[in-house]
Amino acid sequence: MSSDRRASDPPATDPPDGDPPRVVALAGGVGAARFLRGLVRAVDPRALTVVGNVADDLQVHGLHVSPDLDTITYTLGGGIDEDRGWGRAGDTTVVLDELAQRYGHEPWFRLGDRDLATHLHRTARLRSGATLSTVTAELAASWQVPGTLRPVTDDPLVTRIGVADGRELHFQEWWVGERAAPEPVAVRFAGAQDALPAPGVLAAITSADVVVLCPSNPVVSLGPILAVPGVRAALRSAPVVGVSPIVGGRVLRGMADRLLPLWDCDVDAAAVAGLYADLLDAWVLDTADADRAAAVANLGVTPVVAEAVMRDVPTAQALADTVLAAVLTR
Ligand code: FO1
Repeated sequence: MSSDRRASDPPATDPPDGDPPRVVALAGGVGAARFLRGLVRAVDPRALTVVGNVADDLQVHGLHVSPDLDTITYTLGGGIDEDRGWGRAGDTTVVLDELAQRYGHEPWFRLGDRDLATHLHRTARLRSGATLSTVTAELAASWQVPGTLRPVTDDPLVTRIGVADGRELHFQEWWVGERAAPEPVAVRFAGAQDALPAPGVLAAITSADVVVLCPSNPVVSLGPILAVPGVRAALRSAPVVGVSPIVGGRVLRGMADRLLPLWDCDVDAAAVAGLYADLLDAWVLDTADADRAAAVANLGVTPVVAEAVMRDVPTAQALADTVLAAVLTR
């Protein structure tokens, strides 16, 4: 440490070797974004790569919408609608209302006016030949998102939900369009077998000091990411820690409880760990599920019991610190 540092200077944050831990986070939507708001304060963002889900993406009004990437971008960029966890804070719907009243549309997927700017920009850039990776990086830079945000793939990858009446719906048609009323009987990630990991994704994972599975929906958020060929194999060579999205035996938000049965997986913090047992070194459980720690250990995975309910940024950062400590040797 140079002798001219004043006593009042903040302590140096880089570890002695000056090389911050390389962190990769696999992330879905709202729950992941709230965790990431803590993680970006617990690591050096220059060494953080977030790999986002794209299988929720849809075309609406001719525009390419990437809900999970936008939730991460808006949350880390400070523009998220905090209550909903998606869309822009304080947004308006002048355009949607005009589409409905004057042109007879029935906009079931609510795109606010400011949110539309994102989709207009993304769609124009994609039409001019830019990849989703390139456009995602541009949008993240515009929002000064810390870390590097990458889609898991630039290729088509879409979650399709089979329902009891025989139809197969785009995930958003099921979740938003039909308010998840139809009983799901099957889920598939269309395009997965032909999808290539986006540039930089496998390299980030294989060179990571820690990979975090964010507290996201195991089926429709982490499922598509892990379904891209090469991702699971890359994860096997990395230290991996996951955060249970199930607390007290139930989901905190979203619909994982409706979809986990499709994979014969109980809505249970240890059962979800079992979906990743071949990848995990450690699994963080909320204190409410401390009784499930032994079942996690039986998977050959180190259980870590902590406060996993993120009420605000400080609790998210505390959780992130615990998650990193679970596999990073200090
Ligand atoms: N969710 C809803 O329940 N209703 C909506 O109208 C809606 C619109 C919407 C627009 C942009 C966006 O980025 C997300 C939006 N979502 C909406 C949430 C979306 O379905 C979820 O964020 C993810 O796809 C699931 O995590």
